[in-house]
Amino acid sequence: MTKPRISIVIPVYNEQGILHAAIVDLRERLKSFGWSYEVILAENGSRDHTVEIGEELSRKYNDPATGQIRIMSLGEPNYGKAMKQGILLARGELVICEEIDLCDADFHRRAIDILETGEADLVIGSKLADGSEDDRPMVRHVASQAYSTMLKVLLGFRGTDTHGLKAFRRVALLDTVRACLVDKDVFASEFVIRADRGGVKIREIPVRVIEKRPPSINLFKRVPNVLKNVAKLTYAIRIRG
Ligand SMILES: Nc1nc2c(ncn2[C@@H]2O[C@H](COP(=O)(O)OP(=O)(O)OP(=O)(O)O)[C@@H](O)[C@H]2O)c(=O)[nH]1
Ligand SMILES: [Mg+2]
Repeated sequence: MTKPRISIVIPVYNEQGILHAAIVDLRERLKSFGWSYEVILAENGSRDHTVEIGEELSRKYNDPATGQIRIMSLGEPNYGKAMKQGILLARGELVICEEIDLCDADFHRRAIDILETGEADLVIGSKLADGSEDDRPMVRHVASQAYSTMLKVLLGFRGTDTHGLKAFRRVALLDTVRACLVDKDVFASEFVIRADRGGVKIREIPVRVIEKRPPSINLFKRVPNVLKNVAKLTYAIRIRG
C-alpha cells in the first residue's frame, strides 16, 4: 500500500460523542481535495468507548488513497504526549495537527497551499490574529490572550497563538518535536517556540474557531499544570539554554 502524502494527527480523549461523526464529516470534506492522507487518532486514557469507535473506523477506512484512519492508544490522559507520539508515527511528507471538535478543512487547504509554495515550513492557525473569529466564550478568549502574553514575556514568543491548528513539513520539524521536554497542554507552545528559535520559517494565518462541543476539561483546572510546565520551559530555554 502506498504511503500517505499528508498525515492529520488528532489527539482524542473521551470523545465517543463526536468521534464517528467528526471523522465521517472530515473525510467528506477532504474528498474534493483529492489528497492521499492518513488520520492518526492519538488517544490516551479514555474511559468511554473512544478506542472501540476509533478501531472500528480504522478497520473500515484503511486505504491512504481515499483517507486512512489509524488509532494509537497508550497510558494516562496527556494531550501533549499523545500529540508528540502521533507526530512521530506520522508517515506523510506534510503533517497537520488538529482537534476533533474543530476539524477545519478550510485551514487544511490554506495551510497545505502555503507549505507547497515553500513560503513556510510551519503554518499556525491563530484564533487571536487579525482577521480571526473566535466563537468560544469570552472567558476562554481572554485566557488564550493572557496565555500568549505570558509566553511573550517569559519566552520571547513572537506570534499570537501556539495552541490549536498547525501544519508543517515533517522532516523540517522532526528534530524540534524530539527536543520538546514538556507534555500536556504546554507541549504545543514549546513546539512553536522551539521552532521559531531554531530559525524555522513560520507563517500564522487567521482561523475561525467553531467548536462542536465545549472542552472536556475545565479551563481553571488546567491552570496549575500549565503554570508548572511554563516555569519548567522557561528554565530549560532561558536559563539552561
Ligand atoms: N489524547 C488526548 N487527547 C486530549 C486530551 N485532552 C484533550 N484532548 C483532545 O484535544 C483536543 C482539544 O481538546 P478540547 O477539550 O477541545 O480542549 P480546548 O480547550 O478546546 O483546547 P485548546 O483551546 O486548544 O487548549 C480534542 O481533540 C480532545 O479530544 C488528553 O488528555 N489526551
Ligand atoms: Mg476545543
